[in-house]
This record gives sequence, structure tokens and C-alpha cells, in this order.
Amino acid sequence: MNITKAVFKCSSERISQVPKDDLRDVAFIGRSNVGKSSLINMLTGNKSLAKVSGTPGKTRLINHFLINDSWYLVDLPGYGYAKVSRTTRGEFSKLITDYVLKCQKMHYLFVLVDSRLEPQRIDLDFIEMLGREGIPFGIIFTKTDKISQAVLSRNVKTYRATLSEQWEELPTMLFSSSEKGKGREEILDHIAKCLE
Ligand SMILES: Nc1nc2c(ncn2[C@@H]2O[C@H](COP(=O)(O)OP(=O)(O)O)[C@@H](O)[C@H]2O)c(=O)[nH]1
Ligand SMILES: [Mg+2]
Repeated sequence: MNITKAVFKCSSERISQVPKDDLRDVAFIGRSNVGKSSLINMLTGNKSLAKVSGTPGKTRLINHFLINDSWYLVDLPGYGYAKVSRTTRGEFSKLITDYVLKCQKMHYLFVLVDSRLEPQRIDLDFIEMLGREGIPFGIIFTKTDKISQAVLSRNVKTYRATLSEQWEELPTMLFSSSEKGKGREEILDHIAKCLE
């Protein structure tokens, strides 16, 4: 799939405010600063579409971007930024859970994790909730330009082993570098399949 048109549609602070059409959402979530907004800009080829911030915890809203006049890319608020939300184990903001668990538009979710880090408790808790609730999702390992291929392979292996403790079948795993434009085609092809 190619993205030929990407326009900002709206910011919502409650799910009652998301667009009321029947176009489907493909959403991005993950810890603050993991690279959600950068990835959306990389995928759409528009560096200033979603606000990229050096300060974690800035996006507190759900942002909808209309793609090719036919579906939405959605930038969700980050979770787990200590100074903003004191998220305790298994607890996520109402805005996030309302959207992910209840919003009819939500069609597919990408959970972004930092490829440099070992599995983080908050991501594992979130993934566990998705599994329990039967939400379709995939994982994207971000910022792969910051580590070598060898370290990346080792970290992914650790991740697979950790998830395997709970899951029989592992979710789709993709890789990105917004800096280098890596992973664009694979991610867009996966989205196309999900929207088929
Ligand atoms: N080197 C590198 N830096 C990245 C990448 N993606 C995001 N960043 C940086 O990480 C910071 C947070 O990115 P942002 O997209 O705002 O994260 P968000 O909070 O998840 O939306 C910014 O300083 C970005 O420039 C990447 O793929 N490679
Ligand atoms: Mg952001």
C-alpha cells in the first residue's frame, strides 16, 4: 500500500469526540517517547503531520489522521510516563482503555516498544490486557537505528521468550527506524492486509 494523502482530522479528549463516520482506525500506542508520532510522520512521508517532542508525555489527546480518504492512522496518548501519570501495574488511563476496548472504530493496534530495551513491565501488562480482551494487535520495535543488528536480534529473542511464557501464538512483530525510513513498506503492507 502507498499513502498518497494524509491530513490531520481532529484531536479528541474523550472517545465521544472521535470522528463519527464509519472509517476504520489503525492506532499506535506505547510508552511516552517510544516514537509513535515520528513513525506516523515517517509512514505518511510528512515530517510535520504529528508533533514530535523531545519532552515525554506531551500528547494527552487522541489524534486522528485521515489517510487516502479511506481510513485513519491514530496517534494515542503515551502511557507510563512517571511524571505525568502514576500508572500502577495493569492500570491505564480511562481515555486509553475506553478507546482501545470500547471504540467501534478501533480496528487494529500497533504496540510500539523501544528496540533497545529489555521487555518493560508496563508494555507486558498492556499486551496481556489486549490478549485477555481479544484486541487484534502487532508489535513494532522502534529506533532500530540506535543499535546493531546483533543487539536487535538478541533483544527480539528475549522479547519472544518473555511473551512465550504467556502466549501460545506470538503476535506479528515488525521493525522500524523513523530516522532511516526503515520498516515503512512492511508496516504499510501489514496495515493493508488488516484492512482487507
Ligand atoms: N534515532 C531515532 N530517534 C527516534 C526515532 N523515533 C523517534 N525518535 C526520537 O525519539 C523522541 C520521541 O519521539 P516521538 O515520536 O515524539 O515519541 P512519542 O512520544 O511516542 O510520540 C524524539 O526526539 C524523536 O526524534 C527513531 O526511529 N530513531
Ligand atoms: Mg507523540
